[in-house]
Amino acid sequence: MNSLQASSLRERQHPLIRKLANVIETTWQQTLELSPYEIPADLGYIENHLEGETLVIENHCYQTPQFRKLHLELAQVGNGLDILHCVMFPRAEYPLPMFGTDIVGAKGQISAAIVDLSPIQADDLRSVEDHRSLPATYHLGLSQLTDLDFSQPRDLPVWGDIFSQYCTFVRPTNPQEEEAFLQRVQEVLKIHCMIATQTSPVTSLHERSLILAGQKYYCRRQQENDKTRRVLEKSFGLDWTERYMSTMLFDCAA
Ligand code: BLA
Repeated sequence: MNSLQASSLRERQHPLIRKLANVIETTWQQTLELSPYEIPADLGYIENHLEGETLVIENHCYQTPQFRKLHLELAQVGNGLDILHCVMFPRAEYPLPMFGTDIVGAKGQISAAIVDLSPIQADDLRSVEDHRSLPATYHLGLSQLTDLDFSQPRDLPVWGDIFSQYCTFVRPTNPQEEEAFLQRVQEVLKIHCMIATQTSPVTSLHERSLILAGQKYYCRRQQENDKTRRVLEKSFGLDWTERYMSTMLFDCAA
């Protein structure tokens, strides 16, 4: 049942979402050692009908030696709202940033397209120094990407203090800008997968706990995104949404 429904949802979505989903999966397959990830039985493929509006969610998850969870989610609300959401959660032994990308499109027009490699730093260390610093290897890779000039850059919300200086957050206004965004996600993802597979795990409990605290802060901040929460609550209610946001979308579990 899953694959049939899955492919048909992807085909119904905005072309940028369909293309990005394919790029992400292909890059993962080509650069990482994927193994299956067990999604809670009721959360792989979700369909809900409320007030005449259908919400469909399709989740694809994997794990690798470096990542405890790779999560790609496609969602469609009615015929109006198309969503792609992707987060890569490193294992607690790997001092790696969080890769995240989100595309939201309404009625054929993309309103939000964001991609970032977000540094992991615990809450209590954030106010000191530059809280947005990535490992040097990442700076080297990301600083070499060409500067892109989108006609409608967007401002980050208050909870967006988790994002790095390399964050791209735009409203693409034409097919050229959509293509430029797609390329940028692919470049950032390739840099991440390449560095991740060359990174050694930490060995001390202290380092591990700092990594976990950083991931926790990232997840807590993302859970403050009221726009995501509202879309889910409208179809599924408060309790289900809380469970979904804290277990599927942004789980901080080790
Ligand atoms: C914005 N996310 C949004 C918006 C909606 C969603 C409706 C508003 C669109 C707009 O401002 O134009 C909805 N996003 C969803 C839903 C899911 C989803 C329902 O992923 C999943 C079921 N969000 C992420 C990730 C990032 C992210 C990984 O999930 C970044 C790496 C960012 N989404 C993000 C940001 C905004 C957004 C920064 C804008 C928020 C704002 O302007 O207030």
